[in-house]
Amino acid sequence: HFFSVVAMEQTFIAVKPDGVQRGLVGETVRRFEQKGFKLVAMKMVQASSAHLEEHYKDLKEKPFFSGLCTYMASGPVVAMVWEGSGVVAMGRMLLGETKPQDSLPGTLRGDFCINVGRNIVHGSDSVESAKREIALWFKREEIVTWKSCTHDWLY
Ligand code: 3AN
Repeated sequence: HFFSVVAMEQTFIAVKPDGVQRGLVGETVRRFEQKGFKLVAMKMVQASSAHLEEHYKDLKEKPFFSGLCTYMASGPVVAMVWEGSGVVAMGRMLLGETKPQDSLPGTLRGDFCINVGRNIVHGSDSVESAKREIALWFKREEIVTWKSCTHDWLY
């Protein structure tokens, strides 16, 4: 009964407007699914500036902050919650580094982008920020509890 008592780790992943425009939603979902994580929420959102300023509030003092919020509001994003043990850190590994030039081939950013200001995907950088971001982007009832019927080492 472990699973019903202890909340499983979750992370917030979003395909950014450039990733949506370039048809990389399926590729992003595919990589997280094939790794073995469980999709528990997903929706397309045209985010408001106020919402994005809240999402990126830790970066408010950065010179790129307003450009970042404008870029993120330039089209819809696909917001997701993925679940599984270690999903925050492993999700970041699937994404690659913030700067695409530091991202190895085999990562989403390493394979599909070249510009830090157009880096196609977002992923929470800690369990704490994952909780904050999931609460910001999703209502409780939008997050679905379901059980994979395959193996207990896949989520
Ligand atoms: P990450 O998205 O990898 O967690 P953060 O949180 O440092 O990286 O930055 C958030 C977002 O801000 C990045 N995904 C990127 O879109 C943008 N960003 C970060 N650094 C720069 C930069 N030097 N110039 C332009 N945009 C940046």
